[in-house]
Amino acid sequence: MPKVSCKCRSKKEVQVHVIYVGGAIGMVRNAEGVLIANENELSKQLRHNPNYHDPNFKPSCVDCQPNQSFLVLPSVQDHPHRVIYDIVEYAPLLDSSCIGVDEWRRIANDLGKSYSRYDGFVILHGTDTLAYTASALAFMLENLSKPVVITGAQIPIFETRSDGRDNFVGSLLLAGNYNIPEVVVFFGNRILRGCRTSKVSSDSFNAFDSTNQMSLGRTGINFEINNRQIFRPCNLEKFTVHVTMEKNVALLRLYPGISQNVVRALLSDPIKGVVIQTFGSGNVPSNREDILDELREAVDRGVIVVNITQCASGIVLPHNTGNALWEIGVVPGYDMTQEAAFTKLCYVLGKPDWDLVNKKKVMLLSLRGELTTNKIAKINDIDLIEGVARTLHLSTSKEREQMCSTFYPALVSAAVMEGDVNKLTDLKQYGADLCDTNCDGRTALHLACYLGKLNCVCYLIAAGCSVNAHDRFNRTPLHEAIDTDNHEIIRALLNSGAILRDPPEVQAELLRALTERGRIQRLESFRLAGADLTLADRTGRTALHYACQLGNHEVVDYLLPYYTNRSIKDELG
Ligand code: ASN
Repeated sequence: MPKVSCKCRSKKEVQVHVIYVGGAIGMVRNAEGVLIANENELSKQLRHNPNYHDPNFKPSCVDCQPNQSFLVLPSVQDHPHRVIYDIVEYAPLLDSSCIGVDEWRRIANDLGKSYSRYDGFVILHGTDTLAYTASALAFMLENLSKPVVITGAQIPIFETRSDGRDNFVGSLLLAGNYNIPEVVVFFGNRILRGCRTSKVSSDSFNAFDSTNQMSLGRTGINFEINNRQIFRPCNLEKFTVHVTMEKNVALLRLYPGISQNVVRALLSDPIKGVVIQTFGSGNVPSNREDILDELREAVDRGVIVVNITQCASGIVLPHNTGNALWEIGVVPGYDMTQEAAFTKLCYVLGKPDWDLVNKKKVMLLSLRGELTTNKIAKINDIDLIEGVARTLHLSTSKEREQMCSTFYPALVSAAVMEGDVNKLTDLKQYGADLCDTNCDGRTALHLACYLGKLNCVCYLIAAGCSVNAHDRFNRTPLHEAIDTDNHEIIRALLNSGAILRDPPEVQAELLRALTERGRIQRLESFRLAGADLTLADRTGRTALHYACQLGNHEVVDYLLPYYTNRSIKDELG
């Protein structure tokens, strides 16, 4: 598998992993003008196109340079991080209509294997079932803290009128430059939540929509991210890939006069879950006892039936699933898309440790922002801002926005300094983005870690602040906790998916410096954060070599248990 070989990232470089699954974006036309797959060509062709590869840019890490498998996106205005990317091309390439559970599993696993080495991911996919894959991955990639952007094209990227160019370049920039810890679809200049997306046009460049949820952003001359719409999961656990997906799940779309036999056939064994697409806000014909009987019988057998509307937008609430459906145990699907409802059922039914009651309960919850249970509730974010805006006689929304962006970060920092979680909660209610970055790219979580405010650390992680966000100096919250030797915070960060991403040579260098200064506690902090104390530096020498050379017995005693390798001990005598 070609990959960016170097784990380093300089301050200005980010690494993005691209998986080309298939679809029109990389296809070519044959003599008859028919689109055909172009195996193993995408990366090669992009390399020779100055829009996609800048051969003159040398990544800062020397180890990167001899490796020709990566590409460098030319510099793009307003995007400070240069995107270094590599591409894995599936062989054979898959038309998206051929993609199902097994292929979702493969994509999720491939992404999982390289998760720690990259800042973001781009999946190039055929458009036809792209929304299903986006929804499936949203569920399968648990506790995601990095962007996964799925895109494709209506016209291949190498054709003059292609929409693929903007879709691809925009996706690379999103994956490398923005803190969007979600599976998103980027298509036709819009950033949509993956599990809220459906394909709505077979020929428009705006082929996707998210009718029940605002877009997460859009791109024009500038990238406009709708930060308050970003789903920031309370990921208190490590990133994992869940690959067991139940295959016996079906979609049943009601139509006037549907026969009992059709309904029975779809609900019969071995089916374990069915998404029923009903009329309007969740209605089934009240004069069709035969259909209700089939549904009742299936629910009693343990089949999970989820009710969503067949309208392009709208919601099925518990009380308007029609009493009859609610009474027989059909689960309201709220405003989920058919893609989300279907893949969520595959996911939930694939959880071996959950019993049926639990599975049904989880279907009612928003796991990845895929459903809204109450359309009426709105966050009260206006009072504070309104008051200040009125005092300052600010009238336009632009002025208000500017005020918020100066006002809130200062208040959030002050709350963190005081360790005041209640204040953070209030600020969140008022509309402050707790995950915002300052001009140095630092977040409130960096500050809380640096100041040792464990309560704020836990609160901010639960509020969705990325544990792996790196600032302008490439420092993550984990670095702050290491530098203050706060082991509790280090553990909290690690349990929430934080990863020590310094390249081995940098780690080895640090270990040497700490050893020379006899900093045992800091060595222990590094070890807890995931550093390997036995790493050798460029000269092949380890911390133990340096400790012995200096005759520092305390450090030697501390290091020795981690050196199980006899030959090093022997070498040192
Ligand atoms: N048939 C293609 C696919 O979905 C369509 C496309 O990519 N535009 O794989």
